[in-house]
Amino acid sequence: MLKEQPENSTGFPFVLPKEKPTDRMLSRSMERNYSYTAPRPEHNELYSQFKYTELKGFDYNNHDGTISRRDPSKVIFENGKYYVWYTKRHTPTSPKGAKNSNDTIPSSDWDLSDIWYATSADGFQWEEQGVAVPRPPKPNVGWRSVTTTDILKWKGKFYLYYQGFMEASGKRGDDCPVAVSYADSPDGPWTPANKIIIPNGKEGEWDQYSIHDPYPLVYKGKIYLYYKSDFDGDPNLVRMQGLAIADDPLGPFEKHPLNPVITSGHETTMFPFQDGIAALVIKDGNEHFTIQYAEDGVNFDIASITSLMPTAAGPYIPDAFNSNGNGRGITWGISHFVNATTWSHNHSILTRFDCDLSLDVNDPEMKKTIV
Ligand code: AAL
Repeated sequence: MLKEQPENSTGFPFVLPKEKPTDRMLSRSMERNYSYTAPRPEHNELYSQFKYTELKGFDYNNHDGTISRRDPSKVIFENGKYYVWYTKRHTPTSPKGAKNSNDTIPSSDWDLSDIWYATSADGFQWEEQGVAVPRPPKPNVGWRSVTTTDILKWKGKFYLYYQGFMEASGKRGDDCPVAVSYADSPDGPWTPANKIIIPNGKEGEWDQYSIHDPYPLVYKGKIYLYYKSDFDGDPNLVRMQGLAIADDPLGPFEKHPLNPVITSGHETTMFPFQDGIAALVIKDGNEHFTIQYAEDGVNFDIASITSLMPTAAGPYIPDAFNSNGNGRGITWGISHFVNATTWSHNHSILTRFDCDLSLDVNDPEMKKTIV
């Protein structure tokens, strides 16, 4: 409801008052403008535009739909180089939908996939190194497809969390739980824990059908693993983000009682920012295409609204595993573009994105990554 305008209202001043005026009525939009941290979006530390650059070093079979790379992990820097893990599908045909899928024909872009990895000296030119986590034999978790991975470093060891499909995606919906493999080095070898590490919710709970996009950070000395799930079933999925916390990478993970903690977004992308956690909230939901911030990692507010955000972003986060209340933000990462215009050529490619969501562009660790 708009408040009644006073008779002596003289209109809008030419200079935006720093403090909310109290001597006259304000429109609802002007009222709201004082709840933002800055009067212009570009003055807000959690606002950025995004620039995209083609990556070198990945072969896509002339983009005929038989090779797909998507859903990259965070980028980490180890042994003097950058590492990224991702879903790779290399199948005889492009995806044909659930009804036409079989042991070799994929139902969806992420069906019949394995987790691969690549390394790079500069973040632009990449060398694909091979499979990190293959599909395990039936009936282990992920025997149909292992996808959408993310990396954790904890006490000198490495952990890859990923979606483990036990049926072709699309048979009922996109249902799967989360599995994990661990290694002493980012080059592997990776040992599968061969168990469900984040189980689906019970019947009727918001995350009963799937646990997607596992995304671990170390925050307040604990493992904060964010994930996506969906209320309701296919085709009316309502996507939101939840949080599960653990003291040990192999669990148990305890789901946060306030879940879902973000009511929008698709693939999950978070990073430590100052003493809280920031999130890129992309694509789905009433708050899509926003950047959000929670000073406790749980209670998120919209910090800014932006556009052309990176899909399935895996940023390079210098302090992903040791932010200690001084999260520095991000300046680049890897995301994906999906070519879904025709079934016959349906596949995805990895791309680089650059942005300015860094607290201090003079931070040497950040500066070396700004293009
Ligand atoms: C993605 C992710 C999950 C979904 C599918 C593959 O971008 O949200 O991984 O299952 O799409």
